[in-house]
Amino acid sequence: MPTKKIYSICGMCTVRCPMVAEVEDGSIRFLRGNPNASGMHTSLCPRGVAGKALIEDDERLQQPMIREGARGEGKWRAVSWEEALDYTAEKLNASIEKHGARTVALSDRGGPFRDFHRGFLRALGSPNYCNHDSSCARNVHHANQSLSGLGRKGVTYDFKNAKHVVLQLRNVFESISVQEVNDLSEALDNGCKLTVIDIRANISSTKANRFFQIRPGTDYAFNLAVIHELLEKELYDKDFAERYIQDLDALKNFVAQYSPEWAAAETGIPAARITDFTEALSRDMPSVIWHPGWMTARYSNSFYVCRSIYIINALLGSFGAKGGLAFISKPKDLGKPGLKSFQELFPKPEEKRADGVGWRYPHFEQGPGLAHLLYKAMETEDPYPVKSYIAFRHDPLMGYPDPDRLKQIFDNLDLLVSITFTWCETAWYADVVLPMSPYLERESLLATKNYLTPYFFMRRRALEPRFDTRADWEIFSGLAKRMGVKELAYDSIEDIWNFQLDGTGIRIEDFADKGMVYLTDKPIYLPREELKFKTPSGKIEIISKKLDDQGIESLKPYESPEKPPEGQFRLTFGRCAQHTQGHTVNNPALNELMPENVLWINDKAADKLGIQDGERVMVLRNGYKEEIKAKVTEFIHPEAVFVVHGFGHKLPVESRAYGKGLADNRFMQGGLDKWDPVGGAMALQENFVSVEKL
Ligand SMILES: Nc1nc2c(c(=O)[nH]1)N[C@H]1C(S)=C(S)[C@@H](COP(=O)(O)OP(=O)(O)OC[C@H]3O[C@@H](n4cnc5c(=O)[nH]c(N)nc54)[C@H](O)[C@@H]3O)O[C@H]1N2
Ligand SMILES: Nc1nc2c(c(=O)[nH]1)N[C@H]1C(S)=C(S)[C@@H](COP(=O)(O)OP(=O)(O)OC[C@H]3O[C@@H](n4cnc5c(=O)[nH]c(N)nc54)[C@H](O)[C@@H]3O)O[C@H]1N2
Ligand code: SF4
Ligand SMILES: [Mo]
Repeated sequence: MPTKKIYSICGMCTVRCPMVAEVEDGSIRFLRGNPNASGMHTSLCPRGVAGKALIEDDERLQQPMIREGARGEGKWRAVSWEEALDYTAEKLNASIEKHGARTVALSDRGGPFRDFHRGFLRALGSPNYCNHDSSCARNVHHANQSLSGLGRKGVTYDFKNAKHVVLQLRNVFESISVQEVNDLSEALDNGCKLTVIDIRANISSTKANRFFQIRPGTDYAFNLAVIHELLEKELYDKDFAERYIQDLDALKNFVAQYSPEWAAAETGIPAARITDFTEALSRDMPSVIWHPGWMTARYSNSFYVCRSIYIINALLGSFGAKGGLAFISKPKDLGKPGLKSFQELFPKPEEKRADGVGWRYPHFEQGPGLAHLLYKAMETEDPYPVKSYIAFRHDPLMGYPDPDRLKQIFDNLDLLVSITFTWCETAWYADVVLPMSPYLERESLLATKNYLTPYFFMRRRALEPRFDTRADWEIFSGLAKRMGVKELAYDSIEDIWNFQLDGTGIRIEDFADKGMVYLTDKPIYLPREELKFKTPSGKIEIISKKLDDQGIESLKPYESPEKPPEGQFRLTFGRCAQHTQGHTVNNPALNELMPENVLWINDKAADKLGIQDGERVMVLRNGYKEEIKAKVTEFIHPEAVFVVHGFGHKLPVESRAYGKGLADNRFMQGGLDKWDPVGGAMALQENFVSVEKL
């Protein structure tokens, strides 16, 4: 049989790289980056290629399941889709009848394929849609909004053309977006400088010209000193500042007290190195990218760290610059219609959100809400009860702190539904599990990439599902049919695509040879004089009126983070190149590459505890303990220990992942109450643990 090439979109993480699957005799022969994606460096990372192992894994979910025993007990009844969808729809209807539509909540993993299920929730009449972002990038998103009016994704990182890139709390070479890795690698080959500011020497730091091993939680001090130097020594981009920055004097007054000498005592980085680094940045402006961070749900002041980074980018004139934080374009910026929306078929529910976003907390953006505050409402019934919860592509029992408390909260629900392609902690605790087909076995809605070169893209099925699993559109359409939502009752993906394409002049066939349709053939950089910021003044606002109105400081004085008590460490975490969050740990291929996580601990600290490299140790907090192997190294700050997130699975259905490594979130007891009240995200690194030799 000839090889078939199917242009599609990788789904092993949320980056969604364009890819091509080569299929022969109904099985995957080869997976690789889409070579037809113009102007892009496409390739797949190890996780992308492990999509084949996911398909072949017999331990993944194979059919819908309804709970038989108590929640979390693991007694299941395998059922048909008819029965599973009937059951879910009946329970939802009963709950809506009893408590009202607003008591239904749905959370997901964000991203461009949300329109259909968000439409479904709207059709039911509930405002309670949340995504995972309060455990990820909400702080950085709100930080940019408060300064430039643009969200986190209103700018892109033009690594390819950058002259100096700064990674602070961002590990591009392990926490991967393939395009970014390839673009930054190309820039480094062309002489771009790299500075890494991290609490440990990660892989990105091994490629850096400058590496600052900073004291955990003191990044704000470091950044204030850089701003001090830029302003005091007039190293900033004066033309840009004059044209676009409002309230520069207030900033100048504010940072006067934060000299590099002062910051040195906080951060452990010598003052002369901070000054030398700031001068180097100034020489390369405006083609400088100081990455504002991605996984920034770490400290109770993370919002201000992110905001200080955007301020530095502004002072370097990097907003809108080639090789800087270039503005993205949307279809409408090019005068072209976007994809038609299912959500807009339904009126926006008038009810207040249960998480308080938009009314109790007017400074947060309403769209994805704040899931931890949704859980709070489930617990307290304030402002009203939440009784049914669909966790779609979302595993809060792994991705939010304190899973034991979260389980108690979920016990208040009439119905907990998990829609997922692998078993996960939340699925194991659910009442009904609806197994979604992995990305190689499903189609998705058409989606838009807002970018320097915006495009529409299509995920096609490369294979028919091996097991009794369905695509998300099939699942939500199945529920819609049973619940009388005619507008979302679809039987074919082509009908869905045709609805979305209506009015664009683009046809399904146009995606055949690339999997994508570009809306422009050249990257669009706005002229320097024509930048438009989405603030009331149209400028970058150092003092934000929106924050002011809530009595929140735009420029927050520095407070030194708590030091761990003697014998304890700040628990820190991050990603590795071989896994995606918690959901690939049982993947046969990726588990082989990295079966467990290890505890990074500073050599001198380990020495004091008598711990040797490679030895097994006990980590403890509030009476909870787990074992893990120690990695003893000088390349982590002595106040911190570090683990890769996502391990420590304890589900009997995952033989490869079971009992391997440690789950960081179980050491965050009380953590659901720790969050950044200005940025909105969780403060997951405000926890201390003890470590003992076994
Ligand atoms: N391979 C892979 N790639 C991924 C993902 C994945 O799971 N696997 N997930 C994707 C997702 S959802 C996200 S959000 C991004 C996350 O991307 P990043 O935000 O880059 O990811 P992390 O690895 O969590 O953290 C980055 C660095 O912060 C450091 N760090 C921790 N505390 C501090 C501190 O106090 N100060 C400083 N300066 N540094 C500190 C860590 O040591 C780590 O090296 O990655 C995305 N890409
Ligand atoms: N303690 C601690 N907590 C963290 C982090 C940390 O480093 N430490 N990281 C945070 C970050 S950055 C993030 S982004 C969140 C991530 O948290 P989540 O969004 O919950 O993470 P994922 O593991 O990506 O996805 C959750 C579940 O959805 C399923 N899933 C994933 N992709 C798909 C898909 O395409 N289709 C279907 N049907 N199911 C899918 C998987 O089976 C998985 O079980 O966690 C956050 N929480
Ligand atoms: S970064 Fe890797 S896993 Fe994520 S979409 Fe791209 S290839 Fe797939
Ligand atoms: Mo994330």
